[in-house]
Parts: sequence; structure tokens; C-alpha cells
Amino acid sequence: MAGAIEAKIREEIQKHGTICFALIDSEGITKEKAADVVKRVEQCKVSGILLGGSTAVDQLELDYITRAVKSVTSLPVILFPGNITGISPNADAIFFSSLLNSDEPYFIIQAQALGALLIKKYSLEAMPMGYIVIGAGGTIGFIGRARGIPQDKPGIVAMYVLAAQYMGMRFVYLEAGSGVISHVPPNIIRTARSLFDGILIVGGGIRSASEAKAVAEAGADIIVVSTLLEKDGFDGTLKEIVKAVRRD
Ligand code: 1GP
Repeated sequence: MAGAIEAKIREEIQKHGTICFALIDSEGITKEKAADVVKRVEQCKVSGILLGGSTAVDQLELDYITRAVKSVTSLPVILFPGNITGISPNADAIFFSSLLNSDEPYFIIQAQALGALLIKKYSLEAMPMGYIVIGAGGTIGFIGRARGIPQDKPGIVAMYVLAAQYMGMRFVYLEAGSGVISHVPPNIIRTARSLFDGILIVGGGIRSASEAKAVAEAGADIIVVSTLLEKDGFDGTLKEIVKAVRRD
């Protein structure tokens, strides 16, 4: 059943069309830096903060960063785990995701089973998400042993997206990989959009307003930006990105 954070996300999408989430890698960032980035992205009108990282293994560090971020923002703070170490009791919710095109059962169901009781114990709102890697997928493609769907094969994406739908996942994330040269191609996003009834998230390689606009126009409900936030003075570009995707 959908909880309060999911309801808030749905409301934002209804109000603005496509919205933007900022993803902060919890690994190797100071709490001062994380707090500073979050304050600035909030000024740029992003709608949510994701915390995680495909190689983030330090759960204590994640919790430390989560508390620092929570203390400076009223935006939803959502965990985006790459492994069982991606769980903190102090976030608002967690994307409970299965890497659908992994070749390794651990990333499809075993990590999820190992983490499930902890999520219950922490009373975290779990939002079911099908995570699909498109192309090589950068670090997550490698770590998650994903068999990346070729960028020119929307027919294969169609199968996975429909499978996610039929398994009851309310979110699908099309991931090109953090810091990759090119984002998920519009025809792949259009195909996913035409078949998936839930919230469609697209991330990886989005660094400019024109790229963000192409992704939004193809049908993404949420775009995720991360690497851009590591640059000094990202604010101007991020404002343009949010402006390019939102209706208002
Ligand atoms: C990675 O999709 C996200 O999981 C964000 O990608 O770092 O390329 O913005 P970037």
C-alpha cells in the first residue's frame, strides 16, 4: 500500500508534470558538504533527495549523512540502496528495488530478503521499484552484474517494464549509469512510458536542460541528477534543468 512519501511524490508529479530528484552519493562526502548541496538543490526546486550509491558499503556513514541531510531540508529523503548496507533508520522512505536484468539472484531478490526485516524494524516506507539497466550501466552495471539492455532494443525494455507492472511494482527506474556519456535514449523511454502505468524514473548522464527536456518529453515522471552536483557552481544548470522539465 502506498504511504505518505509516495502520495507526496504523486502529488508533485500531478502538479508539475515531470519533477527532478537529486541523488547524493553517501560515500566519501562530509556531512557539511552534503548539507550544503541539499540546501542548494532545494533552492533549485528539486522535489526530493535520494541517498545511496552502488558501491556504498559503510552503513554508519550513510546514517551520518542521512541525519545531516534531514536536519537541513523539508524535502523527502529517500534511500536508493545498491546493497543491504544502503539502509538507514533516519530516512523518510526507501526505494525497495530489484535489479530486474541482473544475472545474479542476489541483486534481484536475495539482498531484498536480507534487508526486509530491517526495513520493517525501522518502519521505513518501502516503495516497490523495478530497476532496469540500459546499456553498459557504468558502475551499477558492473557491480550489479546487469545484462544491460542494448540502447537500440526498445522491444526488450518493453518486456521488462511489463514484467515490473505485472509484478506490482509502482516505480520503474531506467538507469543508464552514473556519469555515463549519454542518457537513456528517448525511444526507450517512450516505449516504457507507453506500457508502464506507474511512476517512471530516468537517470544517468543527464547534465543539461536540453537533455533533461528530451527525457521529460519522452515520458519520464522523475529525472535523477547526481554527477552534476559534484561540480562547483552547479546551481545555474540545475535551475535550468528543473525549469525545462516542470510545467510551471
Ligand atoms: C545514477 O541515475 C543516477 O544512479 C544519476 O546519474 O550521476 O549521471 O547524474 P548521473
